[in-house]
Amino acid sequence: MPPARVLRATATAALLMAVTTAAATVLATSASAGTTLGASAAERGRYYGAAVAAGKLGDSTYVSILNREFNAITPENEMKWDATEPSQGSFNWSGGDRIVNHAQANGMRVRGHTLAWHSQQPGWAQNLSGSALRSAMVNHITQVATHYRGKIYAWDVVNEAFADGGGGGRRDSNLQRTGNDWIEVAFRTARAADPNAKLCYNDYNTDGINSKSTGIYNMVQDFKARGVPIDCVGFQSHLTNSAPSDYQANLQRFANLGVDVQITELDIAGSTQAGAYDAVTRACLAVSRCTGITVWGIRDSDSWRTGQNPLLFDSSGNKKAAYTSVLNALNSGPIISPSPSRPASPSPSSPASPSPSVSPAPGGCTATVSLQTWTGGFNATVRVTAGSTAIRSWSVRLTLPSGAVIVNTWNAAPSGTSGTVSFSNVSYNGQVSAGQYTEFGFQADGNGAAMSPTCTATS
Ligand code: G2I
Repeated sequence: MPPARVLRATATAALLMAVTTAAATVLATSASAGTTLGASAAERGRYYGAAVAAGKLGDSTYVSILNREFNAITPENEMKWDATEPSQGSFNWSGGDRIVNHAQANGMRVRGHTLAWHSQQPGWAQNLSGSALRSAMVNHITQVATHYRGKIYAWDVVNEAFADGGGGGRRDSNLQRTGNDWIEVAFRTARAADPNAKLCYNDYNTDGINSKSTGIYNMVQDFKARGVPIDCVGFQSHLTNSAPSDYQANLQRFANLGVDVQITELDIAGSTQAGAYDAVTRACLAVSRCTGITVWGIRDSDSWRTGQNPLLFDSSGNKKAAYTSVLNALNSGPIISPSPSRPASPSPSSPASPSPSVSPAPGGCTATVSLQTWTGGFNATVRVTAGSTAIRSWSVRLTLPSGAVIVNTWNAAPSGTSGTVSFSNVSYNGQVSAGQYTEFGFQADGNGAAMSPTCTATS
């Protein structure tokens, strides 16, 4: 960000803390304080998500909060092994698809949860061991990640594989007993099935620097050194009263290994809940590779922690003090970029990022396309860069290669699926600061070939 922009964002944030809500609303039109969690996080280059249960998507209070406040969703149970493969080789996508469809219809990203876990396995998998279980795991990951290919921002590839209690080692489980390499096999399998999803390791009681988080740190360091594909680490953050004092330092040490970090299942019980939410939010904002926060449910009545009221909305759907604490903390952070796109760190097989040397005109924008192709299909990532002044909305027009048909689009709304197509911004990525960029993408059937996009914007 240019220095002037830093000063303006900092000054705006400072000013906002002192002005009334009415004044803040006026300032919001000039890309300052967000009035919802998702909008404010997006202004700071991050997402704010919630765990969602498909069975609640008919509850109007629930859905209105979800659609108003959040720009990311994690299925709470619907993508787990017992839900997606209830009998071996027979897959049930109903719950997961409902959630993905809701997310896509509302411009939200999806965190996939979870491909390999010792818990919530279907009975048939619990009864397997050795090479039969290993093969079943690989097939499961391949099938699920392929079904959702192009629709998942980040997958919790492996969940909760480390032991509690001091040693920093692995948890015993049927998966662990298939061999210590089961985690890296899971990550390599997921990468092959969905090359554009960020691949995360996710765990709990790892929210400070302790022997368990250090065990995971050592694994990530080893994976990076050996080229095992890992892009991110999830910190569940099921907390009571406070975050560990070294919460931010712990996030930062992982980020320094070259992975994104995400707060993936946040909920905080206890009387000092609001202050703890503030601390967690500020810690994420202070770590540039902390790409987003997900709370594990919407209302207290939706929480798995029955009776502990650990969430941001009360059981009637009213905002709690913890909500205000999070929104204020988000709004205090510098505006660093619009909502960033899917993979900020390209997979090893991805082409290099488009040249940043473009310098579009004031108020205008430029677009560049990078392609990832395979036999019979391709993914296109389109980077929209604002000129020397901020833009409020954008549209990119391009002509697809002959015969190509779009099957999925993320972070933009397409006008059609073949021929010449215009892509408009979605709710959270229309505003792009001067000189900054946002990215959208689409997946198509057909042969990938160079495309020449044109970009128009309003300022
Ligand atoms: O336990 C809290 C979370 C810890 N990290 C991994 C997450 O996946 C986990 O989520 C919870 C869900 O919030 C619960 O909703 O995972 C539980 C299972 O381990 C989920 O509970 C299960 C119940 O145990 C089942 O009896 C029930 O059928 O929810 C299922 C669907 O409602």
